Amino acid sequence: MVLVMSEEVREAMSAGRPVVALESTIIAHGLPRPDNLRVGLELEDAVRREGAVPATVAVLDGRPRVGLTKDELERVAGEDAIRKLSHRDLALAVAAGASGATTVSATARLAALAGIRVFATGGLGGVHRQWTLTQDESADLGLLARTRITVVCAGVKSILDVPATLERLETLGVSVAGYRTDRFPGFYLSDSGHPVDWTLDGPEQVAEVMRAQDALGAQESALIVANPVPPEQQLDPGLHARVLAEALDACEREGVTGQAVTPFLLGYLVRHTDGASLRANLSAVRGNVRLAARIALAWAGE
Ligand code: PSU
Ligand code: MN
Repeated sequence: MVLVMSEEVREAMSAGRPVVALESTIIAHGLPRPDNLRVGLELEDAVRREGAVPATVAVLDGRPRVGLTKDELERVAGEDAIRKLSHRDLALAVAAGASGATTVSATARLAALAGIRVFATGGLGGVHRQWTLTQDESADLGLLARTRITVVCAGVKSILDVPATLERLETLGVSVAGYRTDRFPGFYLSDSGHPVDWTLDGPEQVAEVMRAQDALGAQESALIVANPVPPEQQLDPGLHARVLAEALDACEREGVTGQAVTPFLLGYLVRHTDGASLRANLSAVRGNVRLAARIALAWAGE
């Protein structure tokens, strides 16, 4: 197989121990340097502290890797030439011997190939505002409609058209549940302003849904566990609305398109909120990683 698993991940998988996949685009393109390396290491440690094994996913020199050494994570965090790979880029990167960080879609694909069922990230990609003009919709959605994986996230990024993304997830047949909430979380914000139809209250309950997905068969779709950032750690909603409007304007003015849109908007928010958006983003990711580890434990029967 073309896939390279770290020793730690390989051992855990063969022993049936809990493993949590982590994406690397957030490290390479979603967070500012040099803090991004420290965050990547910290997220891996958070998974270990909960009793599971972290499997950060990336492609290095054309080899898809599930579980990175510290040196490999350093490359992802620090190399200028590191690309952003969605699932459609995987074959191209492998054939070209290229290196890249994996988005939710590429990470979910490689994790599923490796047999990993639980995955944590910050916020999913989705339908962008102005979709009717740009047709910009993250490849995350389509991939999650045909991949059996549980994704713990703080909803979808609030830079997106959240209600349109929720509609698309419904159309695509992707299961969505709030974790201990009946509101769909808003990434930097605890509440996106939209409800969810289902609420799950503990890791064991999530594992039950995963077993039911398998028992029902049919479409190999994902389960989205939407875990809100604690209200006391969210970005101030007024500041969020104001700076996001500016960011969207700047994006259009500067003609940013394609893969660059999301990193541009996230970076703009970090710079124009004095790092407050970064703190909210990090606390969301930290909470998601810990919850994913607990779900992986429940799934592994530990
Ligand atoms: N969550 C974060 N920060 C990020 C991302 C998620 O907190 O940077 C990344 C994920 O890798 C996701 C990607 O798949 O943003 C979406 O990019 P696009 O909108 O170009 O599909
Ligand atoms: Mn896009």
